[in-house]
Amino acid sequence: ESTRDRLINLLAENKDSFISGQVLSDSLNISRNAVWKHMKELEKDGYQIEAKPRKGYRIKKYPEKLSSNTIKWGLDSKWIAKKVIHLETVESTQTIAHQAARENSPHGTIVVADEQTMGRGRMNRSWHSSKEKGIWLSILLRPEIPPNHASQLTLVTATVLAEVLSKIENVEPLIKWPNDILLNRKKTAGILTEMQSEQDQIQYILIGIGLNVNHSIHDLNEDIQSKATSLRIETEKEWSVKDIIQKLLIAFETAYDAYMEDGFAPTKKKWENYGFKIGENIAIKTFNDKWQGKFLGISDEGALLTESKDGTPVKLYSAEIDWFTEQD
Ligand code: BTX
Repeated sequence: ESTRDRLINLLAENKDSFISGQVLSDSLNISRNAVWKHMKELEKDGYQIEAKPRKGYRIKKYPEKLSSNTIKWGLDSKWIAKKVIHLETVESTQTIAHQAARENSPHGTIVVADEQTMGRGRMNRSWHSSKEKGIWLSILLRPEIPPNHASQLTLVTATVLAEVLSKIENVEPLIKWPNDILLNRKKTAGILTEMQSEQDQIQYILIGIGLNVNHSIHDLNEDIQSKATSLRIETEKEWSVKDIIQKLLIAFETAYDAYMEDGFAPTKKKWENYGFKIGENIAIKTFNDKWQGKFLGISDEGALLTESKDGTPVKLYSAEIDWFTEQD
């Protein structure tokens, strides 16, 4: 840790009170003049520092710019984001998170980047992640659940995203099963769940979340402009990426703990409040068949419930769904 990071940590620990220049100088083993110089540097980086004679220093406000310090500042969590890996540019936060997991980073570690150059979607699709416009985040989890329940965590995460976004005025998110969040029928967020497991034991799970926040339409790649959107496009306002990350993390922690305690049932109920096309017809394509059926919701395990060709209910665990059929 650099002197600067240690200084920020000391100030952060004394969030509501002043800490004297003398204490800082003693703890960091630097002169009081050096403490003062560090404060000037922090101010240049957007920190607002309050300095009072005979009392000392206090951080009044953190900069908007993401860093592991700014993400942790004011984040009142039990276990999530105790370790934060923040990088400016990465190929994919998932890649960094896999590495962190192999190096024994703890449950709840998060990896956040300002920009991804090779962001990944499912099935080798790509995820556009332009610089400082959105949330590009991976959460490392070490849950004690059977591997075949891992996909439930995707639905837990989608529900958390929908709930957090639904608190914003005029924003009505819907979840497109299993992993996309739509605003006005356009994709604003996606979830990529990756798992490392051995026989019937999970070593770790990575939940990758991509959320478009401050993109104008031109910041979205041309190939997705007609089917993607951002919070800013929908609300005509800029949003603090840092605030949304913090809200998401706290909501995720609560939802995850509830899932571990009570299983999937509570999530299923909430999920169905946001399910895109529940009660409507969807086009389904399986390995060897194609038909249309009504989307009935999700099962107790999180499978998609629809109608088979003859109208009887059927559970699908993986199928290709054409969510936007001709009649739209
Ligand atoms: P998906 O496979 O469901 O969706 C990928 C598809 O979504 C693409 O083929 C493209 O059509 C469209 N798309 C690409 N980028 C965007 C975007 N920014 N907004 C809207 N639509 C887009 C969804 O996969 C899962 C995405 C997870 C992304 C996170 S970001 C942090 C983590 N790191 C990483 O590499 N991936 C995850």
